[in-house]
Amino acid sequence: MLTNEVVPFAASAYDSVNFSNDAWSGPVVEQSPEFVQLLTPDGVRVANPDCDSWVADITGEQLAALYEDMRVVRRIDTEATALQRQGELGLWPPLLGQEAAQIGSSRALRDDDFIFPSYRENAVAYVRGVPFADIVRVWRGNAQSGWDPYKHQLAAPNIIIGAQTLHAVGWAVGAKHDGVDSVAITYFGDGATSEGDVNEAMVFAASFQAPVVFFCQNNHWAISEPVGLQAVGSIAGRAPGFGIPSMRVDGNDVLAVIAATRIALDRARRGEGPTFIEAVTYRMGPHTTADDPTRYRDKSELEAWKLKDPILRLKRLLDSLGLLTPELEARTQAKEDSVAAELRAGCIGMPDPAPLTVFDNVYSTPHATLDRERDKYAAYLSSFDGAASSDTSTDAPAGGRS
Ligand SMILES: Cc1ncc(C[n+]2csc(CCOP(=O)(O)OP(=O)(O)O)c2C)c(N)n1
Repeated sequence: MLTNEVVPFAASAYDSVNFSNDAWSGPVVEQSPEFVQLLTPDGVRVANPDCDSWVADITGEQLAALYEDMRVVRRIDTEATALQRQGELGLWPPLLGQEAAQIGSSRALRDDDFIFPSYRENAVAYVRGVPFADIVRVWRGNAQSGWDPYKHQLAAPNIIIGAQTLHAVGWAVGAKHDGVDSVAITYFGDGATSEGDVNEAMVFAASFQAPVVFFCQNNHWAISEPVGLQAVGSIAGRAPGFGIPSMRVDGNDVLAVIAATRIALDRARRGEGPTFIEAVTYRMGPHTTADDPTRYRDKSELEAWKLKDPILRLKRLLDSLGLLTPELEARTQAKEDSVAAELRAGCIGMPDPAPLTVFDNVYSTPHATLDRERDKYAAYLSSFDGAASSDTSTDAPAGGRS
């Protein structure tokens, strides 16, 4: 299953993991040649000798929890989109359609693993226990990071495409030097694979056998650029050229994503270095709320992907297993509603930060240029005090013009 012409990799190494598997005794269909798939869009469990043991411990209760996770993060997404439309957020990057890729991969991690996300990993932030309103804090312009990266082992959202992959490799090399078996995982899109940073990160990770997982969500579009312009072949096919084994999985199949991530994490923990995962998924909404995808993509493409919806297929599996009870549906709905209400209240009730805090945490050590800019801005702000009563000859305080 792993593609690797450079470093031989034996899938049989994972056969030692032997879990009982009562949940999936249902029908089994042919494996997809396109990518690893354990769950078809119809919710039918597909047998896969390389992957089955990696998800065999997942109980019916855990399947229901994954279903709840995905529904809740979709609801967070809908609520945040509405908040943006109502003027409460400056911008929002929806994850609609990418729930399985994000939930499956982040639920496979250990608490001490460190995550280096891009800006779209809102489900990952949810899994990491970030308070709901803090997930949208950056998009309200309220802080440079909505959360404390060290508290959640989750770096701040990264808008510089691909830069976080370098940070992840640096962290992973550090973990290796420290002699711990924690792993770094970094999330990025198909477009990011065209960036120098991602390619440099892969060279470095391979050279130093860094314990890092490169998790590419191929959502088919880099704003208006289709994936075909980023990669002539499969994106996963590139990694072996760097000396990194890779897997291509159905990113809308939460079980395939969990299996692939667990395999990659296990390799890293055992000192076998980086792994590249291409999760094939689809961004069903706009790139951000500032984007209009109807201008560059065909309606029929979206309609085809709606049939592969990650939540729907898990729902169908639960149904076929007799686990889709009215109680589960009611519990999930109640959780969605309470999370959305808490997110909304927290967002709207967020106090504005003091203006000068925009200069905080930019550098870890004093920085002369930044200090000058802060002083200048402080003078500008203080020039407003009493300006209206003492100076009516100008429409703005002089300090603001210097
Ligand atoms: C270095 C850099 N170049 C360009 C941009 C502008 N930009 C923002 S998002 C984006 C597309 C990213 O696409 P992809 O990597 O596929 O991620 P997705 O948004 O689809 O998750 C670009 C080019 C940027 N933020 N950083």
